Amino acid sequence: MEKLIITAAICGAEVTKDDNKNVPYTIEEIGREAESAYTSGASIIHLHVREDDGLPTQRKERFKQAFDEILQRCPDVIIQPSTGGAIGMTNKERLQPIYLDPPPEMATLDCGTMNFGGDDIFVNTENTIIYFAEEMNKSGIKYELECFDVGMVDMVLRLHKKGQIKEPMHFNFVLGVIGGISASPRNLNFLIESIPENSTYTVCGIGRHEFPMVSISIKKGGHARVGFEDNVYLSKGVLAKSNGELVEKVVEIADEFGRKIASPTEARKILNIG
Ligand code: KMH
Ligand code: ZN
Repeated sequence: MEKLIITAAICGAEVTKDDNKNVPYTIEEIGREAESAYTSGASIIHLHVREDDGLPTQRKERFKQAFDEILQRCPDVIIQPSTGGAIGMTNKERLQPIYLDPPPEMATLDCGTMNFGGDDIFVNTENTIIYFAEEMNKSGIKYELECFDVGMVDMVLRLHKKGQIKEPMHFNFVLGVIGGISASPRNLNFLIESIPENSTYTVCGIGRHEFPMVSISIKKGGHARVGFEDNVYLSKGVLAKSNGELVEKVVEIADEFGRKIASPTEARKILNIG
């Protein structure tokens, strides 16, 4: 089976130090968490940034600082900034990290509008998705297609047919966000069966669903995402001390299923980056 790409979503936009004091806000903390994940086996860092007080931001300068800090500690890691940002941000705000110089190798592309945990709405209209894809295509940025429900996969397939989303496609299936598809083996299998065979996919499960969902993906030949953005616990009632601890647990699961871990160079090859 193909080597396993591990993505660490180290920070997110919603989780706070009240949830786990190790959630990074400052540039130094972001660097520390990226390094712990990379050292444990992550080849991709999915990156949100915060102001020092924890406020989520998409400021380009803040991303630049975070990129510099991470690359100093983990020179060959793939950094995948979020273009989802936080609920309520404008499209212009959200897109800022793709205009870094040099542009990032990857970025997320969120593939539909949804209720997002309670009263929030995460807005990604069809025109927004097309616009974000166009902007990323201009700089050759590899998009990770964020699908929080199966209708978002259908949207991707439609836009791909129209030539607006390019191959080879790489999906991230997010299961367990309230308002999105729930985290069950049946739902994950359905998502996996819904994408073309030449696609790649990674999987993340929210909260207690993190490791059960990731385990299925590892077993089926998919890839894995863990990190504080999705879950702050190492096991029931035990807070993770770092993103690295969560990545280490994925490496152990991969070992059980006989999957070797991809280096960043190998991840680039698998994802057709560069
Ligand atoms: N923070 C969520 C509203 C992404 O990174 O592209 C969106 C999100 C997805 O986290
Ligand atoms: Zn994110």
